[in-house]
This record gives sequence, structure tokens and C-alpha cells, in this order.
Amino acid sequence: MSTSTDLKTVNGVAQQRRLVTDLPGPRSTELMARKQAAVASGVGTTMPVFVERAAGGIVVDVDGNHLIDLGSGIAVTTVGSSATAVVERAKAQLEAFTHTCFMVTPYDAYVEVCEALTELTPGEHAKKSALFNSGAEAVENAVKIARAHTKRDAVVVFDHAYHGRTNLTMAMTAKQMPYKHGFGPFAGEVYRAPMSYPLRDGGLSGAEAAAKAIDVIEKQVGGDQVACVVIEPIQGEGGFIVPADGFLSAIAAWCTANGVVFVADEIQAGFCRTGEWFAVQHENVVPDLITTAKGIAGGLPLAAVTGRAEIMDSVHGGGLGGTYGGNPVAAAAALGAISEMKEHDLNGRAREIEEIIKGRLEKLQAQHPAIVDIRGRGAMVAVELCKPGTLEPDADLTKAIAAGAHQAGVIVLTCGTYGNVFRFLPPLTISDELLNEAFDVLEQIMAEKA
Ligand code: PLZ
Repeated sequence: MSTSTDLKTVNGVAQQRRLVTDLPGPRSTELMARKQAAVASGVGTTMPVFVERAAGGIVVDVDGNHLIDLGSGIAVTTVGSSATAVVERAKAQLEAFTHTCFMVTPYDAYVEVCEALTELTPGEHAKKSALFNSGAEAVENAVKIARAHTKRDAVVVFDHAYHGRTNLTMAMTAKQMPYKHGFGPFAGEVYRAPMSYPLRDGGLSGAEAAAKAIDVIEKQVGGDQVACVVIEPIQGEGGFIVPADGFLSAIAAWCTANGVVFVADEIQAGFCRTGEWFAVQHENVVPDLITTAKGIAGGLPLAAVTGRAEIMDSVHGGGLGGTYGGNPVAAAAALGAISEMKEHDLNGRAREIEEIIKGRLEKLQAQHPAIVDIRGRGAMVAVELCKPGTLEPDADLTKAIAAGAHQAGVIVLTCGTYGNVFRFLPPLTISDELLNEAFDVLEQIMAEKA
């Protein structure tokens, strides 16, 4: 049994790591058996513990174990789980009405979210938005809009990209296993260009890496055939790859020069995660369209496409929609989440978290040559692990350390094309003490396993 000394509580949840059973405990073990019997085995789990509550930086399991959350449910609970304003607004909306379908009889929360997106996304141009349920659905709709606007077919994406699990977005996602394996044939007219990946592309500058990508697009697709280029400004599932300075702006400039819609997929990096409202702002890039989801609604399913009004409006009436898109409860939750972000300056908090995490990781790197790269921005930071002295990915070590962290009650996620990246995505409401304790645990596990 291990405990920390931080005794603050958030929403009645003590902000301390506390293990009262081995993990998984008996109740989780029982629920896992029921899961195995009732839930399709293709739906995986990172940790075999079932959750009872979550708040601040802690997830409490059904056996009473308090785990430190460094994952935020894959970058979703940026404002914390059950954040006050999210709960209040969603609750009021639940009591007023749960659904009418915005396409049948509209309601103001949807419009208010679109107005907030106009205000918060980069660029002073006229903007409009459309709301959906999931990130993949937003990406699909961004492509529909870009195609309708340009009357072109081709979609360009990048190596290591992740854009979702629907048919079109599987085609856009790079990694075969587990996302695409056995699920083809995939949507056509999707082309892949090389990504700026400073650790692995020989240290090309942003401009050089962009020239290489543009050459592939021009030679293999043709600039005048491309409807849109879709890019994550910091890649998520692919390994938290931060392109070299100047890469994004060079790609965006090429898009403008060629009548191509530049789409920033900010589904993982957006909404305060990187210390700015959107990750493109670190590079002063203004996308034509921007896709958002995850952090936007504090845990409720909501997604959006936001962009230049003339592009958004090139779709015929009735061409965009869906039964639940912009559901009133999810839209109300988004308004609550955005108010939490503003009120608590969560961009500032993300930058503080970056400093703590990077400080701890640099210390670890000095002891462990397996850590070949520390990268990311704000509370979206990762390390890449390789066989010492090489760039050969060490997925086994990554797995072993993750397993050790999970056993010790720290929720960490891995990612990367080669499965050798640890990513740290804590809720921005985590305390410094919990964050430091999580890294104490990791330090200890690295000392044992690396
Ligand atoms: N675009 C950049 O990160 C979702 C995927 C988890 P949905 N990433 C988490 C998994 O294994 O399914 C994501 C993303 C970027 C699009 C998406 C897709 O968002 O809400 O999962 O559809």
C-alpha cells in the first residue's frame, strides 16, 4: 500500500494516490470477467480497473484505489472530470430537454458553441461552424466541405497521422495495426506525404521537410487535384510528433497558393492542451478549417468543424448534419468547459505543467540513455524510448514500464507508430504534488526496468 501526503479533495475525492488492493482489485476482476463475456473483444482496455469516480487528478476505482490520472481519458477531461460548470450546465439542460434534433427545431446552446468557436479559433476572418458527435465525424465532414468547396477529390495526409476509425478516416490514419488491419477496402483518393519528424528525418528544417512533402504531393497527386491537406499540428496517436519550426506554415502557404483547403486536426491538441487555445497558434498558422472534439466538452461527446465562412457555406442546404450532432446536453457541457478554461486560465496551467513534466523528464533522461527524445507542448508531452545509442524503437521496454506504472496506480498511455512513446496528458486540474508523485513512481520503475 502506498500513499502520498497531498490531502486536498476535489469534488469529495482525496487528491492522493492510494492503493488498498492489488490492481485489479476483486470488484474490478469480477467486472472484467463480465466485460469479457458481454463486450466485443475488439474493444480493448489499457488498464483492467473499473471506475467509480474521478476528479482533479485522481481516478477512483470500484475497489477504492486512487489512481493518478496522466491520460485524461485520451486528452478529453482537460478541465477535469465532472468540472463544476460542465455539471451545472449539462444538468440544467438535461432537466430542460434532452434532444430535439438541431435540424428539426434548433436551440441556442448549439449556436453559442459555434459563436465561441468563432471567437477562440485563430484568424480574424468571418467563420462558421457545424457540430458533430466524434472526432472522426468532424474529420469526415471537413473533407466533405473541402471537396464541395474545391470541386476536387484528393485528400493529403501525413505519415504517422491519426484521424479516426470510420472508413474514410481509417484511410487517412497511417498505422495498420490495430486501426486498419482486416478492415479494408478503404476510401479512395487519400494520399500520404512525409511528415516532419525531427528525431527521425535526419534533422531536416521545417522548410526542408515541407519541400519534401510538397514534392511528393505535386509529383504523385498534382496540386490542382487536391481538395484538402489534413494535418495534426502535433501528432497524437502517431507519437506526439512536433514538426520542425516552419513546417506547418510552409504547408499552409503552399495550400493557399494552390487553392487547397488547409485543415488542422486539433482534436487531440486543441482547447488549452498545449498552452494555447489551439496548437497551430504556436506557429502563427491560420487554418482554413479546424476540427475539434475531445477537450471541447469536458467529457461529453461533441465535435466541430470551424472555418472560413465562404468554405463552410459552399455545401448545399441539408448537406451537413446528423441526428445527434451538437446534442443540447453536450453543447451545454461545452459552454461549461470553455468557461472553466477561461476562468482558471488553463492555457497558463498547461504551460506550468509543461515545465514540471519536462523538468522531471530531463532528469530521467540524464540517467537513462533509452530516452532519446522529449517533446511536446503544454500538457501534451512525450518521451520516445530506444535501444541505448540507437534509434531502434524499444516497444518492449515501453510496455514493461507502462505495466509497472499501472501496477503502482499511475494511469499512463503509450502511443507511436513503433509503440515506443509514453505520452503524458494529465487533466489541467491535477496538482503539482500529484504530478510530481506520478513522476517519482515512473523514476522508480525506470530504475528497476531500464
Ligand atoms: N483526430 C488527432 O487524436 C482520437 C483515439 C483513440 P474520435 N484519438 C484517440 C482510439 O484508439 O480510438 C482522434 C485524434 C485526432 C481524430 C481523432 C478521432 O476522434 O472522437 O475518437 O472519433
